[in-house]
Amino acid sequence: MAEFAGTPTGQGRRIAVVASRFNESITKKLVDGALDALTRHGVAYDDIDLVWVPGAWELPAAARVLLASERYHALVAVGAVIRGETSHFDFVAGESARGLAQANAEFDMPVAFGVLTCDTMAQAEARAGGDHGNKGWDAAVAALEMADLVDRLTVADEG
Ligand code: INI
Repeated sequence: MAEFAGTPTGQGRRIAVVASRFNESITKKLVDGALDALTRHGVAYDDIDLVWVPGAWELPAAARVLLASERYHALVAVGAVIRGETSHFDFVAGESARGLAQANAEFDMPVAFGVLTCDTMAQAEARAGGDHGNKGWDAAVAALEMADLVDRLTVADEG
């Protein structure tokens, strides 16, 4: 049996962070968490590109352009979709997730999902540096772990 797992090492990695401005008080904290995680794991500040889009709906389109550029080892998407009184939430949250998953499947590069989909602002705050941690941080660490895993599996495949 062979067993593989990545470790979230950031040295030499170029990372794209794509963030949505909607619910900016939350998404800024997610971005801060992601940048903190990346640099603490060894990614050079100059090797991070931060790209802002209007809302979570727009995350997949920007992600696709960034992934197609082949300039990055991984991409971290962060956003905050908070349920209102209409079904708008379902469309924005669903299509954002679906579009990012599709981009992840089409391009040979890890895409981490740091998009909050919450019923209330309090739930979002709890996940943006509150009682439930910072999901931007978590997504950034997952992106680094996956970038390392891709390297390991590629070498294993070639060997
Ligand atoms: N975008 C979000 O990122 N979060 C939301 O909660 C949200 N709500 O509730 O409407 C939201 N809507 C905007 C959407 O992402 C697009 O930017 C907009 O529809 C223009 O395309």
